[in-house]
Amino acid sequence: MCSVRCPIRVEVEDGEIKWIEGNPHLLGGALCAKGSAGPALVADDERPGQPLIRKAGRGAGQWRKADWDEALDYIADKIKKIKKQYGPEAIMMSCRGGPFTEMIKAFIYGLGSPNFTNHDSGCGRNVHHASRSVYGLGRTGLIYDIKNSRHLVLFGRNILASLRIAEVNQVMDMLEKGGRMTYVDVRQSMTGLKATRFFQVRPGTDYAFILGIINEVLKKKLYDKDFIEKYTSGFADLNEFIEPYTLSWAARECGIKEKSFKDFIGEIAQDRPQIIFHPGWMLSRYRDSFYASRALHILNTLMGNVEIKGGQLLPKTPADCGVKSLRSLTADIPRPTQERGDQVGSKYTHFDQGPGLFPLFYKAMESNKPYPIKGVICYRHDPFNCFPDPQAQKRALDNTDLLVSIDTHYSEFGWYSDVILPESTYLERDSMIVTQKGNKPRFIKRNMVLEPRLDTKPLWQMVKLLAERLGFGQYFPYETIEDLWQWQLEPTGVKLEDFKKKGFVELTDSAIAIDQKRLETDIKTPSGKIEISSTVLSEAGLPSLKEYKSPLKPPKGLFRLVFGRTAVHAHGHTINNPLLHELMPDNTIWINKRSAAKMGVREGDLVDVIAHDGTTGVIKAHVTEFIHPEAVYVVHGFGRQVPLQTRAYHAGMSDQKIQKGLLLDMDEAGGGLCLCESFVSVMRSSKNPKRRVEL
Ligand SMILES: Nc1nc2c(c(=O)[nH]1)N[C@H]1C(S)=C(S)[C@@H](COP(=O)(O)OP(=O)(O)OC[C@H]3O[C@@H](n4cnc5c(=O)[nH]c(N)nc54)[C@H](O)[C@@H]3O)O[C@H]1N2
Ligand SMILES: Nc1nc2c(c(=O)[nH]1)N[C@H]1C(S)=C(S)[C@@H](COP(=O)(O)OP(=O)(O)OC[C@H]3O[C@@H](n4cnc5c(=O)[nH]c(N)nc54)[C@H](O)[C@@H]3O)O[C@H]1N2
Ligand code: SF4
Ligand SMILES: [Mo]
Repeated sequence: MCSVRCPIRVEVEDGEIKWIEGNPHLLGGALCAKGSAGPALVADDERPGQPLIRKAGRGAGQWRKADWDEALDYIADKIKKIKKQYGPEAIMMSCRGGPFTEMIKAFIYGLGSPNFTNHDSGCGRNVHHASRSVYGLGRTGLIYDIKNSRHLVLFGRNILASLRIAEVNQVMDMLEKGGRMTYVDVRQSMTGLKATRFFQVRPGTDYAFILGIINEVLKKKLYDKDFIEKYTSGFADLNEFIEPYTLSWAARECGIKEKSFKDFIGEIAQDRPQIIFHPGWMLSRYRDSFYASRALHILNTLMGNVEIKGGQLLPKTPADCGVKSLRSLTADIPRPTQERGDQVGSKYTHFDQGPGLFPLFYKAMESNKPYPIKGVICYRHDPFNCFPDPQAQKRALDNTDLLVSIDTHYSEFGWYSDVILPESTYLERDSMIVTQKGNKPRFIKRNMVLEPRLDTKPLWQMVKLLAERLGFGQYFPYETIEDLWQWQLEPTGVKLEDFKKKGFVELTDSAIAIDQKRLETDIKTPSGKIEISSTVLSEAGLPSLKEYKSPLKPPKGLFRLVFGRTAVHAHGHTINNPLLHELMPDNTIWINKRSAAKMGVREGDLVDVIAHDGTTGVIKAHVTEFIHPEAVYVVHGFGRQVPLQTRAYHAGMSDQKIQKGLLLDMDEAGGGLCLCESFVSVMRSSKNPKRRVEL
């Protein structure tokens, strides 16, 4: 039901879902609220049930129902025209990232465009690039052995609400065994409640906090000297850099008690090296979040916790089990060599070229530089919900000739598109086989549990049908999903029947041994060392250790707008789910008790939230002492404006719609958008509280 893609098991009787649970072999049956709401998604008619082609202006909501041939012909025809006039690179395709992107890459590269991209500028890009700059490995290049650790330290990583089932299970096991969890946030959360230590910090000061820890760790020699000598470079630079950032300074900067900070350092001394400083996933998004994440990686290195039980592990691959990799759809497709439209790899050399950075394509659309972008296809990605300021995005998109949304729902972007291709829901489709690395690598696949209830199709069919129309159908060598599965499995020796027993195939019976010697070969930085001082960053003229700058205090009467997730929704796309809507129909804005009292705002009052350009959202106030007075907080995903989603329509407030001017406000070293860098004013709403108000 969400992009975490927990393995599930479903029971179906007479075409009806009777039971849905976490795969018992991996999750012991556990599932989250969203996961359990899958049947309501299938039954829901407030989702596109056949292809739709726009028949009035973009966003007007006037659609012509089309059959699949007509819709695919329409798209292929437009693509051909764009290709002829501007070249194939004028088409870009975006997705939600994750294991199934190979198919998207096969399509866009097969077409001859280098412009594959994804949502990650709005999600984990800073963390990804931070990890690459330290280890040469991406965000998922290290996994956390939380269950066996003694202490998990989290900065705004609300691990028990912004959840993956397997990880939650690990955290609970760790806590049950007497492990510790330290949680740092500007507000209290589900994770903070279960934590053994909680720090409420001033917004935007994580980097100071982490520098303070490093300073004390170095001063007290709480690091693993052998590990540092053997596997890292740049330790001397760190010693010099860290000097001014003392623990007392950090405590003052973050607004926390020095005594608690010292006690926490005492715990580090006891728990190391089985202590994990989580480098973040989304990581609250400030101007220095890349460096905060980088510093967390450095802390882990100081602990010497890489490739040890209870620390961070290098994920093992099929090759480690003596099994050949799955055959790859993209292996035989020549990778287009034109410059990317976002200029990642040419102008921006320190970013991962794989998916580049979506928001930079908006720049290309507006300036036609380095060349025009005229077609945008979004698969399982809603840029209007993902990146700030949809109005600014629409201005750029108005220079394009084709917008296609491939989605299970009406996304906000879909509503503005030219064509909506409805994908079958995850319960109504099969997916290709993918590899899951880990201490027991496995092949996994998704099986359709129900025939599609509406006239929808799975991705594997859509891309093939489109590619055939565009003359590169040979890159999709299958007719049925079984053909594809067999084709993929061919080199591996694994059989399709092997999936029957558990739903996945483990490539080894026992976990692959942990072995620190791997660090001699598996660290992929230019120097082959764990780089405290990064070669790639210095080549790009960027510091590896950046001087700390205190975040701006909001001017009087203004607040910093911060956001996060809730356990019962996944971004914007579950807000209209009948069951989940019942659990949480709208969001509220958290305001500190004292600030609220000054403004005369009480719990439940409607307030106006106003951006610097006057854009206003209306939302109910949640008045609490458990948020820092400089910040206000909302759950992301609400305030949707698709009229056909009657439950979600204008329910609650959207954060991204009032994050004005942030669309290209990118961290120059990390590539993530600085989503927490906006101030809003909040006041009792002047509007009639009974009325639903247009944002
Ligand atoms: N202001 C603000 N911006 C944010 C965030 C925030 O909290 N605040 N969060 C950020 C984060 S962490 C992320 S990951 C992004 C999320 O933003 P996106 O990456 O765009 O992800 P989602 O909103 O989860 O879903 C995208 C689309 O996928 C569709 N979808 C769901 N399931 C399927 C499926 O099975 N098939 C297909 N084809 N489509 C499907 C949904 O209907 C939705 O329209 O937003 C980021 N941007
Ligand atoms: N239920 C559910 N689970 C999900 C998702 C979902 O939509 N629903 N989405 C998934 C995705 S795509 C992602 S990226 C992850 C994200 O998961 P997380 O990385 O855990 O991110 P958020 O849930 O956005 O939580 C951000 C937290 O940062 C806090 N914060 C704000 N400013 C600061 C600050 O200055 N310092 C600190 N320390 N904290 C601050 C906010 O108050 C908030 O609690 O969750 C994943 N899991
Ligand atoms: S976190 Fe919940 S909704 Fe997401 S995949 Fe796992 S069980 Fe499904
Ligand atoms: Mo995310």
